[in-house]
Amino acid sequence: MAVTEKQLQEILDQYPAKVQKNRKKHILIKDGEQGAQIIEANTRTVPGIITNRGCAYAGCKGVVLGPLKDMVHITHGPIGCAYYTWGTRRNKAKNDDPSQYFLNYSFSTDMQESDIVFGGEKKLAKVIDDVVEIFHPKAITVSATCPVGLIGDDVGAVAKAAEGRHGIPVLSFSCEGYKGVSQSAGHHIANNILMDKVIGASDLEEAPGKYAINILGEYNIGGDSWEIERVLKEIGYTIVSVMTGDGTYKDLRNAHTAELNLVQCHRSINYIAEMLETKYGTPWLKVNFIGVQGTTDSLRNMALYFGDEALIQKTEEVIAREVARVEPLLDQYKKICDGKTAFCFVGGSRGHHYQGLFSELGIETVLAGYEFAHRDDYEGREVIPTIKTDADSKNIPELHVTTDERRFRLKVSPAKMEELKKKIPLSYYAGMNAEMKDGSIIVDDLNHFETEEFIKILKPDIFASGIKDKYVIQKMGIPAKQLHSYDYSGPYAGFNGAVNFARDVSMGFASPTWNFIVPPWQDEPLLSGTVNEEGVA
Ligand code: CFM
Repeated sequence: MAVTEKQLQEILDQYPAKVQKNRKKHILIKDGEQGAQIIEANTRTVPGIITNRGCAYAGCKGVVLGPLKDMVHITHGPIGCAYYTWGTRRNKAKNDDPSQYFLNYSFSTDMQESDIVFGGEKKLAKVIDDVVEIFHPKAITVSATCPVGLIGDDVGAVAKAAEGRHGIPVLSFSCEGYKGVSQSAGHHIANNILMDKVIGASDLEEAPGKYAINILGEYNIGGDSWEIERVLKEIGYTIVSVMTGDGTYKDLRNAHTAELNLVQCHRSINYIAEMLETKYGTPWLKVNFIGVQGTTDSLRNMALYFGDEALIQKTEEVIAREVARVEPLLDQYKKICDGKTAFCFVGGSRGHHYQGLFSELGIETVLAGYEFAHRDDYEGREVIPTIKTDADSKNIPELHVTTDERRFRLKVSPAKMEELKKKIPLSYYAGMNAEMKDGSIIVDDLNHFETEEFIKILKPDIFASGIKDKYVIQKMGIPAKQLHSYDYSGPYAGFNGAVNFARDVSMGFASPTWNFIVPPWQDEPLLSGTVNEEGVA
């Protein structure tokens, strides 16, 4: 079942003309015959529309910096910003060094009205001093929130002065919530400063082992990274750093020594991947460890990059064993899942990544999209030169990285690189659209009104998205699977993750709950009233 152009127009017709013009550019029906279909993305949400997006601060502090466990992350702002970016994203971490493990604390300057009126710089300096005295971290981050930018606190100057007082790095992030159209801006801001101040800061010149890699854009949600690392370590890879799930400041400083960078989430970290290539000559490989097929393809591509016979053989051995182990487990769930349809709408990468896993289970994705990804995540990186930089993107400072003369080393020859690029996604991402079936619908920054309209037409069997729309969807009688937090479950990545995911969605399908739901509007009218015959008094 698909949405027709006519049905789509009927949905759009319900908008005022200006909004309709805007939203039309963010929605397309996949049609392979048309060739490249352009979709607008990474532009402002229309005010008044109920979006699922977050803010720049959330993308910087919450997403990229937050999981780094051996740094103290201070939020300079009112208490809510710190509290709601603490512990809710399920980026798991092991406390392997209790003296340098800070994820169990939420640090905030707790700005009050008087701080807004008279300025919050002194308070921030005091909080940094207290943090150093009590926790003795080896590095600190300070993230700015909206009011800090509005009153003009100079967070950078306070951080610099604190570095002088304490002799440790205090990194400041000008990631005020309004700094971009979504959390995507915050990813970019965090990437720039990590690249500038942390990556490559150690004296290490050689990776500590063979087949050295960094895993970029993997945040260990529900333990995903641990499942991926289990397999990679067994095959023989040396993991120099993970950015940033269960990650450390300590390891990030060594990231320049890797021979290859894996990119799981392209949206949040492609900036660092690109900069590492420019600065140190390390190519990046687009991987997708969601789904058995995605995982095996990624493992094979990695082995091909290194081109070592022993590594290729070991990779095949591990794949054969793991696939044989999980296939029978998946088969029982496939019987429940087969023939079902899904909506897959997540932030920036998962809207694409989970489609493969759904399809392995026999579930067809009929609608997909991203909250805040850019055109390249839909259409492929080749469109990057054609993307217009608008005022909102210009707000984010560009970091111009150059070659590190001392450390730059081509990891593979240009000829080999060209040869590999024909076989594997090396320093390239093809985006989501290419893999979607004709007739499926692709929606950027899907809102609550459109969610309901598309559900009415397509009646999916499951909706994969997040907490902001989960309950609206469930009230419509459709199981909703959170693909941000995994609803307290996971891991969903790698071989074991695929089984966990199959089990959880099967539970959604098998549960009789949805048949018991009668939405209130089916029994009684939403509005009732009487006409006052005498008119308004
Ligand atoms: Fe990357 Fe993410 Fe995602 Fe993302 Fe996020 Fe997330 Fe996400 Mo929620 S970094 S873009 S900003 S894969 S928190 S771990 S699930 S929206 S699709």
